[in-house]
Amino acid sequence: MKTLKIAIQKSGRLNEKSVEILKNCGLVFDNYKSSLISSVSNFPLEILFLRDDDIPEYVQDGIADLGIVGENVIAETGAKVSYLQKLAFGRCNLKIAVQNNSDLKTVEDLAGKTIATSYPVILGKFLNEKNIKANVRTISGSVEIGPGLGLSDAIFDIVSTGGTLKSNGLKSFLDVMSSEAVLIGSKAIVDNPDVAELLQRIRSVLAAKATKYVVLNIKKANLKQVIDLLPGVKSPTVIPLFEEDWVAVHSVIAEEDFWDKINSLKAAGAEGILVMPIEKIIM
Ligand code: PRT
Ligand code: ZN
Repeated sequence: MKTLKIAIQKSGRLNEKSVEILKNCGLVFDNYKSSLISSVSNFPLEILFLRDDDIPEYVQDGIADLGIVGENVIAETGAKVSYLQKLAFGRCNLKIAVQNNSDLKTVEDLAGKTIATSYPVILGKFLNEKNIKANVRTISGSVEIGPGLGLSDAIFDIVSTGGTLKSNGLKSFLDVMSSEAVLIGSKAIVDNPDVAELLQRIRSVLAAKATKYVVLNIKKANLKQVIDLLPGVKSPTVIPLFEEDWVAVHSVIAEEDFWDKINSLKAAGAEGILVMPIEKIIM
């Protein structure tokens, strides 16, 4: 079978996490910063290192079979690709922002105003949907300085922590889109068994990342209360302890409600709680 190609960002915000997720899938390859292509030694896959803006079209045109890129870039290029898996990193929001002292209040107030952005397609679509005629000024970078220079009344850009807006005297005005890194595939390869295998591995890595392995001791009298708090993969494992009225419980809990769960377990009488990372959960 032919060797698949996956395109990832060469350098920038998505590079490190893209490399990490592939390595966590057990793929062995060199991450040479200077080369455009790297071969995986233990899977029929080659990795192409590209500018993120080029990835959706490379995948659409079948030059790469797979790609890892932000949803914002896919939306902006309008490339026709299949979404295979959200990857839970590179999360951000695309927002319209205005100066702190701006008197713009509603979306309709944008009519006739100038908005600077590097994402004219996404912004144009949004304004169209809202039936608002505004002037979209496309600039390739540093859009946040637009209003201060008198270049625009508002900006449309990626916001993550909000620090860039704040340090340029801007405030969030409207949320237009949220984005994260996703695995995409060309329409032609979706049924490929190697893609299915890779997808399975990626999902196992993501599932493991979202959970922790927990071991605790509990008096048998309080066991039911603790079991009710713990789902486990199927159900929690209960193991007898040498001390007869105690048992050990092994389970997995979700990262997102981790501290709430731990506090509830303590309140239910759990002792000696150990928490460990999980490397993979085979789906
Ligand atoms: O060189 P190449 O073209 O490959 O990279 P690039 O410079 O175009 O993109 P890069 O590496 O900056 O971002 C890659 C992707 O990361 C984006 O397409 C988004 O999907 C995602 N992402 C996540 C972000 C951010 N967070 C982010 N904060 N992309 C950009 N920013 C910038 C934003 O443009 C603004 O200037 O960070 C600033 C705002 O950040 P805060 O934290 O101050 O709000
Ligand atoms: Zn880019």
